[in-house]
Amino acid sequence: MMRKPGVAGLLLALTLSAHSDYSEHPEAEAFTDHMVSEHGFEREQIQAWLSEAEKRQNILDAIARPAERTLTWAEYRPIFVVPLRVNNGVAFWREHKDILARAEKEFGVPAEIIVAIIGVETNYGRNMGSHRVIDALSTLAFDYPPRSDFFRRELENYFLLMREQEQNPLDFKGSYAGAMGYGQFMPSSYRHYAIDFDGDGFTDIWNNRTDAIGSVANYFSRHGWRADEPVAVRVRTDDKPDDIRYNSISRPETPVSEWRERGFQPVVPVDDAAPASPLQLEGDYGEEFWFGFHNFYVITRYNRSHLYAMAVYDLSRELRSQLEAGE
Ligand SMILES: [Ca+2]
Repeated sequence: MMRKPGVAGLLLALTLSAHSDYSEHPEAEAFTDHMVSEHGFEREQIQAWLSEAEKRQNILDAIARPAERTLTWAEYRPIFVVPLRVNNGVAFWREHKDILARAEKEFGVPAEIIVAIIGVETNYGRNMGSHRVIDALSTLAFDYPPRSDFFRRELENYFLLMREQEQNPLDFKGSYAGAMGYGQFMPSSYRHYAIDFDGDGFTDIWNNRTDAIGSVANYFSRHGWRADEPVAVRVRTDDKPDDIRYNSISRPETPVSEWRERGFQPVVPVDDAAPASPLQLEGDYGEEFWFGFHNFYVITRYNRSHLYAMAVYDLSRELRSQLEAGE
């Protein structure tokens, strides 16, 4: 005869279902209501997708310790600015020279910056992420309270993107944060900044390198990149003033001339009127000081970290010099 499950067994079953199925999550109903009332989705459709979404502890672990928050520049730089990644980048640049030149001309963003972004983000498409996007976004939307508002908006944008692109949200993989494709765009960025750069009628930064290149350039252009302006420059200081805020990723407002008065001297000529932010890095040979200019700030709009922006800039310079050395 069949035995009825005891209370413990029932509780276990309830716990398992609550953890393995996001359609049952206490806050999923409000999200589903929103998708129905705001965007006209079928309730059953949203519930069906959420019921396939799985909570991933490794995603919660990963978001709690991003490299940008725990590493020094001396530790962070060799993750990205190494000979193999430079060589792969030069090969990518040569292979897509004409597309990159067109993007540079149309958006005013240097080819080496576009290539460096794709290099830092995915090693030129070699690593576009192994997490199912639906799992990443649902886990962070419903089980990561510090940023649940942000990730619920991204989950919302993901379902909208999938509808617009006529794709299945269960099919895509990305980073632990749900970023996708060559340039690792979050769903909202995909919807707002990705473009159809090869003109085939479909915006595809998952598989189409032409669209990926154009989309990175468009992202930078739309975030205010200024053609022919510097990104960052090394500075000397004897005083090492400690009463100022280093490594800010806010828009720079204080001109170089004022920083000079406070003891910072750029090692190459720069426009004294240009707004700059002082950076202090722990490099291989000790403390380094830099100015980050407006375009440095624009790079931090892609990823809000001064180490990230410095890695992109550093890699871009290596790419340019390596490319020119080989010509
Ligand atoms: Ca296209």
